[in-house]
Amino acid sequence: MEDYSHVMKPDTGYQYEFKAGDLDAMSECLEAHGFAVIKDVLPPERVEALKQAVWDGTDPDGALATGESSTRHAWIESGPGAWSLLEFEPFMDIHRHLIGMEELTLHRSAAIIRMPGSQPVSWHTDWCGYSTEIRNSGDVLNRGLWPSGKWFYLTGSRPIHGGLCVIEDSHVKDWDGPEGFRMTADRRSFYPEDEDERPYAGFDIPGLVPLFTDGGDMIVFAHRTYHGAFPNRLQEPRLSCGVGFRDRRHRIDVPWVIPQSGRWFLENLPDHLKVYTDGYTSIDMDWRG
Ligand SMILES: O=C(O)CCC(=O)C(=O)O
Ligand SMILES: [Fe+2]
Repeated sequence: MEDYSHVMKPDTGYQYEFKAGDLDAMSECLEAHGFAVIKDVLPPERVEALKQAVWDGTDPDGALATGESSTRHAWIESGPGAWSLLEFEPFMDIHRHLIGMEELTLHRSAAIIRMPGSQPVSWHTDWCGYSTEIRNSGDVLNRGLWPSGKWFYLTGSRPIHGGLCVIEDSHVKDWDGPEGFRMTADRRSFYPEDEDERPYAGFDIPGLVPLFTDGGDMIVFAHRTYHGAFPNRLQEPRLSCGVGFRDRRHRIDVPWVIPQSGRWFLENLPDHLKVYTDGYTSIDMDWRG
């Protein structure tokens, strides 16, 4: 497998990395190009603590083997190591800015471990708003028009280490796909026009921006932005986590019963953080419509 260590930071011709004090410029970039990076949101000791919380919530028994990946959905529910992020006001300030609202409700969260040798993540949008049928929890939750990706790549994002990449300007409505590619029928991915229809997992795409970040940097992308991840070719596991919010007034009437871990979270979250769980839906990954 190719290791992509030769992939360099591109010169996009516009700024997409910002300081936490520069949130207006960050929003403009997000709106213009569909993604942005906010540098040094988390201090190093928080990055270290969150790495542990990703392990604890995602692979508590250390069962993951070489080449494997695992995603913990609703990771915020896994305990104080995860929900301590809600107490970190610089982090919450960014979310209030992104949503444009003072009153926020937890929307979705996840943590991901990609072990050495794990496969690339094929190109996709997280947004499910193109679907007319509601078949799974993603179809219910991923239809909003607020930024979708809000990730920390706690071990850094680099092409050699399973880093994230986005396609610039792919966040616009009715985007046609990169030159030389066709959209899949469900518009969730794209494929080379001379190949069969199947989400593409290659990295030779016009407009591809590989992201190079440190553990405390926040990667933000718009709801429609197409993204993928390189394979992890280092011996070190890749750890990431993301937490997203929505306007508290945006209620979502979910068709599932809140699972046990969600009920445990709602009961055990400290009272001063319960402002963020008014309308929290949790998630049932097994629900089918
Ligand atoms: O693991 C990654 O880097 C990307 C994950 C992702 O895009 C997703 O879970 O939707
Ligand atoms: Fe994604």
